Order: sequence, then structure tokens, then C-alpha cells
Amino acid sequence: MHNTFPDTPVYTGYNAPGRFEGEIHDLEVVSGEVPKELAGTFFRVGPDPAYPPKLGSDIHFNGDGIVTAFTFKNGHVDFKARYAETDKFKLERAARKALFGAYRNPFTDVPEVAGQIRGTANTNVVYHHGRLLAFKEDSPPLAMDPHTLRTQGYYWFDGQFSSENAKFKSQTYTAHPKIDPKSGELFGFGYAAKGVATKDIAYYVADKEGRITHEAWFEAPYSAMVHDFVVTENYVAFPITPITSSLERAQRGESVFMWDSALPVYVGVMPRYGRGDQIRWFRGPTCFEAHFVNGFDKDGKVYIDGAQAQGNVFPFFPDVTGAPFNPKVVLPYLSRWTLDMNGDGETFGNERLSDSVVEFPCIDPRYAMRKYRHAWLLAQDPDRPFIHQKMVFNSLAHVDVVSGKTRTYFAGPNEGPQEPFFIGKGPDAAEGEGWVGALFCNLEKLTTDLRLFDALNVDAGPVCVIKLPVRLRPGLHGGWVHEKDLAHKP
Ligand code: V55
Ligand code: FE
Repeated sequence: MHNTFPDTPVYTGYNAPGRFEGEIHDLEVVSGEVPKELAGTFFRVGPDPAYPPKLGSDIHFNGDGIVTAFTFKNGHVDFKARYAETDKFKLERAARKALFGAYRNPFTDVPEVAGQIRGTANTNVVYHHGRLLAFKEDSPPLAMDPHTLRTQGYYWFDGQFSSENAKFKSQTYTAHPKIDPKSGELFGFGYAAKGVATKDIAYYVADKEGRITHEAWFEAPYSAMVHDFVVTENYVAFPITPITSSLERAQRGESVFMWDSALPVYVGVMPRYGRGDQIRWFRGPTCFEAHFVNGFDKDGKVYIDGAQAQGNVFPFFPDVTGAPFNPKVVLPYLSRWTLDMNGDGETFGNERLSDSVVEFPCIDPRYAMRKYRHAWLLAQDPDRPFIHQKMVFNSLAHVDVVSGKTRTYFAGPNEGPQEPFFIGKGPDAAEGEGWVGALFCNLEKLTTDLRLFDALNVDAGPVCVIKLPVRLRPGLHGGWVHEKDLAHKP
């Protein structure tokens, strides 16, 4: 019987599936003290396969999402973990085995699940209008109760849990939607919106109550993975980087995605509430940018900050030329694109903002879409030891994007930090005033702890360390929600 996970790096050691759901009250605070004034929850999600892979192996991106919540109140921290109950998860749990095959490739599934939503909801969780939305970029959002983490169902906005008569027509929705801190609007898009490897992109704006108020459709110059995007006060930008996709490859049972460095990067810009035919494409040299830190516009110029690598960062997406994976081009640097909407230029400017190797950014969310100064990211500090060579990041960094000054915290050669999250001190605090938190995985002891830092002094070390009695499989994205916002009823 194939009920064991393969003995491969995706399923062993630190990556061994946890598959644990439950609650732990009053986590141990093993160092320092949890600031008493902190009231709210840090939500995050990551892949944690519920069943061994149908095809004998799989990529990390295809694991079922487990959502975790760390709730802070009066100096105490409580913990919860629950699977996002996607349709895939429910069907496989009923069958007690994997029914869905390769990442993003429906042609590798058992015929009985044809046409079902394949998403794993494993990439990001965002709180909006009283719902915790869990995302996989090939599917609609999955709504969960933020208090219990119980799954409510796939969500088509406007209060709907059915696609019938929904305004939302895209088959997909990004894992990186953006909230405008002033209006509370949620901006998002779906790529491959009409099916696997289609060039169609659907863009949606929802108001602070989750009602769709704006929609635009357009085609990308080529079909590719569009993992993140950028919204500013006046514009929205869609970056097309050459992780290309192909229906033919999918039909042959091959990887849907392949890296094609012969293609340029295109960035499509349109007014924030623009129409599809208003999109304007700017071109630039090929590169890879998984995540954008922030964007803003001033006097008709759009500035986009992201973590930019020269080449393909994902070894599991092959090169179209058959070239072997090249680890020399995978290191991401904080870079700024400038797109001038005033003239009629067809290219964008590119400059490096700092010489640190960084990814997995977060910012003070009150400055999203606006000129900002502070970013927190994971960093690779080459002067610090790496025991685990596979680990790309060994430090937590605070970068002042105006001066380029970077402060880092190194937790030790066995500690793998995960994406930081920012907790603001209050509505009147200056930008960056507050705390930044991050989970750290000890790759030797296979343990996990949560550390909080004074956000502008991460190099001073954590103000507290909160220990988990269970190992958490490394996660992806999430963020902090203040308790007063969690009181919102959908
Ligand atoms: C990413 C992660 C995904 C995915 C596509 O760049 C892109 C990260 C965890 O899943 O499906
Ligand atoms: Fe991401």
C-alpha cells in the first residue's frame, strides 16, 4: 500500500509533513516578555501534503495548505492549526489517497475529479471584510472563519459561495492581493483566467465589504506565471516574467511551467480603475521577480520595488533550452523599476537599491501603495556561517530603502528564518514604529519558535522568543491582524 511519503528532500527532515491540526493554549515564552499591549493574530499558511503524491513525487508548491494562527492578548499567545479544506483536500480525504496529480496539471488527475477546483490554498492568507481568505493562484479564494479557522468554502465575492450568477468570472485569483490602507479596497487579479496557460488576465477591485466594484480583462504578451503584482495610488502594474506556461506541455503530462530567458520582461500598467484596452506594456531585460516589496507613483512615474534575480530561481521548472539549473543567477537583490507614464517610451528603468541578498518582504501596511521607507525581509548574510547549504536565507533584515542602510539579525547557523510580518504600534505611530515577528526553524533540532523584534532595531535581537512544542513545516505568506479588526462581521 502506498501510504508512506517518499524518502526525498521534499518529504523528509525539516520538510517531513506535519499534518497536525489542533490548538495549544499559552505557548511557552522562553526568553523576554511578550509586550502586553499586543492584541491580535499572526496568520500564515504553507504547504503540508495530506497524502503521499499520486505520481510518486511532487514539488513543494503542491502541498495542501495548513493555516496557522498565533493569537496575542495580555502577554499570552495561543496557537491553532487547521487544514484549508479545499475541494481537493475534501475529495482526497474521502478517498484516503491522492487523486490529483502534478502541480497545475489537470491532465495528470484521476478522471473522476475532472473539472474540480484543484487549488491547495497553500500560498497566502489575507484578512478582509471579516473573512480570512486563503489563496492558491490557480483557484478562487477559499474563505475561512478567522476565529476558528473552519473553512467556509470557495468565495466568488459579493457574499457568494457559488459561482452561479457571480460577477467574478475568472477561474483563478492571485495569492498576492493588496489592500489599500486608506479605502480598505482589495485589489486582485487572476492570470490564466480562462484556463491552463491562457494569456487572459482578469483584474478585480472589491470594496471594503468585499463587493466587486471594478473589473478589467486583457491579454498578457505571453502566457506565464504571474505570481505578484503592484498597486499604487493611481496605477496598477502587472509584471510578466518568463516562467512561461504551455497547454501542450500540460497535455503531454510535462511541467506546465518552463523558464525561457530569450523572452523580455513586460510590465503592463493601467490606471487603477482602468479598462483592459488602456494597458500599456513596458519592456525590460529578462529577470525573475517573485515578490514585490511595494510600489508608488509620483508625477506620472510609477516606481516598483522587488526582489530581482537574474535567472530562474525554481529548479523544478526546467529551462526551455534544456540548460541545467544555474545556481549562480538565483540570488535576489532589492531593485527598483521606474516606468514613466508621461512620455511614450516602451522600456523601463532598473536600479539596485541595496547589495544585500533578500526576499520575502513585508512593510508597514499603512504605507502600502505609497512612498515608504522601511522594509523587512529575509536576507543572506555571506559573512555568517551556513551549516545547511540548501538554506538560502540565514538572517532577518531591516532595510531603509531611502538610504540603503541594512540592519540584520542572525539567529545561528542552524536557524532558518521565515517571512517576517509587521505589527504597527498604532494609527498615530511613525512609519515602522512597532514590532516585526518571524518564525525560525531550527534545522538541526527540528523545532520552531516565533521571535518578535523592535522593528527598527532588529540587530538588537528579539524582545521575546515564543516556543512551539511541535515542529511546523516551513510556511509561505501571511500577516498580522489587529484584534479590533477581527471584530468585523462579514
Ligand atoms: C510561488 C509559490 C506557489 C505557487 C506559485 O513564487 C508561485 C512562489 C506555493 O505555491 O503556486
Ligand atoms: Fe508568494
